[in-house]
Amino acid sequence: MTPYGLTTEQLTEPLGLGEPRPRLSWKLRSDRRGAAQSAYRITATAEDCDHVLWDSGRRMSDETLLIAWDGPALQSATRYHWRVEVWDERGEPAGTAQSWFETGLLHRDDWTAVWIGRDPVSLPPVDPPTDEERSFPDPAAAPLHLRHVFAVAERPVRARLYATARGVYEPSLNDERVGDLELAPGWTEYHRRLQYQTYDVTDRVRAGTNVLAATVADGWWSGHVGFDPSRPARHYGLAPAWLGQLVLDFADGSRRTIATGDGWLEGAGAVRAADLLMGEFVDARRTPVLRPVAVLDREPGPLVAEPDHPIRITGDLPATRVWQPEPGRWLVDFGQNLVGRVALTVRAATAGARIVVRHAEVLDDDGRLYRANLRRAQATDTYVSAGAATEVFEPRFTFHGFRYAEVTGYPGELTQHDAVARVLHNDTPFTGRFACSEPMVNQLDANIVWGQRGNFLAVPTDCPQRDERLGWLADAQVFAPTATRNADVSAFFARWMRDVVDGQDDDGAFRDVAPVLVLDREGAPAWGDAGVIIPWLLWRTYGDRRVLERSFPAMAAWVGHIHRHNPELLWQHRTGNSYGDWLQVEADTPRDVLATAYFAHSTRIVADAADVLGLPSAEHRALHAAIRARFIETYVGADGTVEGGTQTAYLLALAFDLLPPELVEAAVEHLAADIEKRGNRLTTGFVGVSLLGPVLTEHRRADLAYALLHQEEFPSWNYSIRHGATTIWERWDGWTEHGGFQSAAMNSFNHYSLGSIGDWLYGRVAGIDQAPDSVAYRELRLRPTPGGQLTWARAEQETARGPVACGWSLDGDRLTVTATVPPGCTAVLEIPTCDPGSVRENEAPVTARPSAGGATLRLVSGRYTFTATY
Ligand code: RAM
Repeated sequence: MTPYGLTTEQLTEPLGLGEPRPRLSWKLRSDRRGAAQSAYRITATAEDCDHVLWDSGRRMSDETLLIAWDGPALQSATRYHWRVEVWDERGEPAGTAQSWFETGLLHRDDWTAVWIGRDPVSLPPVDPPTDEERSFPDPAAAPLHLRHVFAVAERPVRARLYATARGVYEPSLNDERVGDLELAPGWTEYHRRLQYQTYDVTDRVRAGTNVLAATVADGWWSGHVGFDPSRPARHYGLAPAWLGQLVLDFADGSRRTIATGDGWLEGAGAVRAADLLMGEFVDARRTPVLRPVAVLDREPGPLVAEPDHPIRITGDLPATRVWQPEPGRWLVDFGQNLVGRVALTVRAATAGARIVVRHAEVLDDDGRLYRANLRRAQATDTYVSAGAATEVFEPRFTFHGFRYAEVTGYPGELTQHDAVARVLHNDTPFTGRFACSEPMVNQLDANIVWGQRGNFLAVPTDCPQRDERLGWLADAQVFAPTATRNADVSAFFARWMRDVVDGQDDDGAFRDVAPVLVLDREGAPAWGDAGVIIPWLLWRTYGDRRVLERSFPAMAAWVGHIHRHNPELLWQHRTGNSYGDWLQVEADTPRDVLATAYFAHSTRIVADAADVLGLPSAEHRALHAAIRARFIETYVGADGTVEGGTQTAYLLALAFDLLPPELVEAAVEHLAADIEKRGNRLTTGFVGVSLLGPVLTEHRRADLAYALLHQEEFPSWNYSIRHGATTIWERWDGWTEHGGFQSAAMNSFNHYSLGSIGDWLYGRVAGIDQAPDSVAYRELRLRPTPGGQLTWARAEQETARGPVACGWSLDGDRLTVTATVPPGCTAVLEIPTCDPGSVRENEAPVTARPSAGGATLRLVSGRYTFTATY
């Protein structure tokens, strides 16, 4: 057994960490069955210091996750190396592994940089916009180009750039871009927290003259965000600004800091206009005309180190098809609805040639870009050529949701090799894999994953293309379980949770969106509840106790807020915009049923969280029991009917345990009857949809869950796939044969909410889950569920404790089940066999306990293949 995959604060070798007591984790690898850790020892040193700073000593513990630094207080801007040594279950030494983290600037005094930008009351711009540039929507000032020349006698032995922006920025050193971060510093409640980034530029600083520069565009700070036309832009501030500090350490031990401030120059460069929603305008002929900057603010403000995976380009997609519907108008298909931008290679253009790229997710019936659903977002990039032999145009301060691009003004013939789609999102490691025998289900999984890629950009957004792109809470909470299957989103959600908590009002109400920009009132049922559900999910999935601890007061305050305004225990007041089961079809789930179900659910989570944190929970337990009783007495009939009679009403009551045990079966029958009478069709919206697969399967109606999965008629996932979907649509009826496009006022083709079924594909179809009290998959519950048209399915999921896998295949009535259990974990595997006596491993009989689902086996860590009669 050996340790591997070391992380600090859930990140691999993070540069510029802000946590004063970062938490260290590792995984274990072994070929031996039953391998487990019995003890560990952590030792840590600081760079340039020989003695051991922290030695945990040998701790008799099987814990591998999030062990808090217990050494001396960390210094700023210092690299710490740490090593973990482990002992296995026999007490034998089982290897060591090492890693490092580097602190950022931990104290206010570390910052000497001040905010610089363009003097807001300056004389006429030195470099006024042309008429053409003026046509850019709501022209804010051209993005800032900032520059500073400095000289050093010799090369430093270490150089770090710490930087952030009010806006979005890209730094450069000696006219070459620094780092690979995009749209930094991302989006947070800026007035509460602004993230700075750390770059290692040791190899980039040279002896002699150097130029440190940055380009800063409006971004979320002062550009268009969201849909509120009365506040078209400049939500946080009027204009962009930059703050940067280059720290140089020399061989003789001296240190020099080059910081933004007086003496820097600014001017508009080639990027003439840039906006996240509108697009970018680049005139490659332009070089900056410089003048002194204005110091805008001497106080750095609420700076925090970036705590999660930054936004990056994570892949390129080639054009799959290029055609010219009419002379001069090219259309490019990238074969995938995605989020990012197009990099266009232009050859032999005359200087001043103007090339325009417009984006769309779908084509209309006439084969043109369908852009009405983008609403105010213009998603248009313009490039004015410098006239060089070859130029590559790639906008840097905007992003679009698109599959198709239209290019006009392109000189010569546009070929498939000239256009590349660059995929952009928070670089959370995508390590989950699901596959099965049905291509359409695999396509559904791909659509779910692509929806996550595109919408985990700065915050978990509802959609990436129209003038919205907000961190909607319900969307996030219904999809979060699926997201954790596909990728490691631990740090991403933990960071966003701070915005959710910051957004809470004085009465304890979470809002509908975070950061709060619009919708300045209490969150709706199932929306505000994300503030309770997500921290709990992060605890259960990743063992992140700190996020639970930090969120707990806000979680309890939310439940307190609902309770205070609804002393009768039915959540009928203060329901905000009460969206109900948003975008349900042919169903109308009563809002108070949905709301009260969530009131109960959140209250129970708060009680469970209190238990985990060692806080009193009795009051919340009692409150939960009382809400549950009220729910039953008010909404549940003696025959097991639930008020409203919709699929979602039953799903909520069943999933949240809001039925007397003796009525559960009847409620399942009512639910099943509703699905069946519609010819195996669903009616659920955002809220109910995530429960369909899990609830039906739990209550032995996996057959119906599969019927919904395979349904190809409207409304269904496959209906969208049959009509070309490569991401999850916002609405079941985004486009239908009978109605064409839904209203363009709200019709995104890349909205992950209805993709929350992904959790069930992993959890029940392939079978990876954890026991109800297990944390971070320590006690696995593996329940592969053959069914529907599938002949095999399998999933592999990288958990915090290592890869977990489960899968099955059927050959006639011969069932094969595979499972992987990481060291230190155990599993209960349910093999769906009609004959528990038929279970074999390597042809040898295995003793399995007969159980309701077939045969049950207890497994220690290892890799397994069993066969049985189905
Ligand atoms: C839409 C958003 C989001 C949803 C809300 C209620 O505008 O796209 O998905 O949560 O409305």
